[in-house]
Amino acid sequence: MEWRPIHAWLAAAAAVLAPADAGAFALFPEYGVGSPATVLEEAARWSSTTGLLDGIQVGLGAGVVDALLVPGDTPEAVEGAIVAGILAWESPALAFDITLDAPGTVEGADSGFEIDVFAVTSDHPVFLANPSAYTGLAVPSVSYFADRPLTNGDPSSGYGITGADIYLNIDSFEFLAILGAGRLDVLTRVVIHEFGHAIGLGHPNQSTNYDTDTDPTNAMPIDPNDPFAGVMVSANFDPETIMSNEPCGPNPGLPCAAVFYTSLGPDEIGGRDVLYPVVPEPATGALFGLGLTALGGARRRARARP
Ligand SMILES: [Ca+2]
Ligand SMILES: [Ca+2]
Ligand SMILES: [Ca+2]
Ligand SMILES: [Zn+2]
Repeated sequence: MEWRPIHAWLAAAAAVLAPADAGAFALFPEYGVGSPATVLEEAARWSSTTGLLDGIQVGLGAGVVDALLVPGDTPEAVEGAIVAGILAWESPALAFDITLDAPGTVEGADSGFEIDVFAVTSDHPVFLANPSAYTGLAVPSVSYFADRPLTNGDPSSGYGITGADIYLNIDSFEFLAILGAGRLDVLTRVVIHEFGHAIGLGHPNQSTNYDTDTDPTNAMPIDPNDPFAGVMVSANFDPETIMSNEPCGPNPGLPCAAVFYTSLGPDEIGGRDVLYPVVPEPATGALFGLGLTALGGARRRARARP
């Protein structure tokens, strides 16, 4: 059996505005200079300024599920694998509002839904321009905002993500049919990885890696009222983290368990909660969270009318 190198399967990313592809966690795009707290505060993320209050509207283009089907799959299973990868990121501060069979997806990070999902073949321009992105690619659009509040309500200036396109490579998922049922776990993992980029996270194996200590496998205690406190640069990242694009370490030859991870690890949770702190107090924070959750629950399964 011939395997492609794992690092070639799993996603790389490129940004329209990022000069380079960006554990513990890393940031994407990598902007900002200065102390970790300064860089983390300015780091690109969604905010109330860029449409986060009503959740992030995601359009799963009509035809995406059918394009990714291989013999033995059901459309429901493929759709479920993609949706699971998106919803894996949800928290009281971060909700997605998914439209299935969406007719309004448009290529261009600031056109269509806030995040559009496409399934295209290897000869699509985005994959031709990024040959290392074998399974998927995220293309966010980022601008600087003088008024871009954090999800804990603190006023803040910094980069805001205003839209993103996510491309899944039809050819790679046909190739991955050799994995049988595990292929859908890989699909979920790739969707988690690409949506991680679309909310501002990078590859900890390639970019500056942040942690609250030097152990990349433990939970990161984040104070939502002071989410950058105690976060430092660490040389140690978890090679199996979903946001790594080399999930099996330096010499992958065969699929490792990490390829099939379908839920967030400590790195991903820590990165999400630094960028999108969840205030536990019952005042405005909880109301904000409940509003997002209620909206997500009500609308996330909406299926577009043709
Ligand atoms: Ca929105
Ligand atoms: Ca778009
Ligand atoms: Ca740690
Ligand atoms: Zn990537």
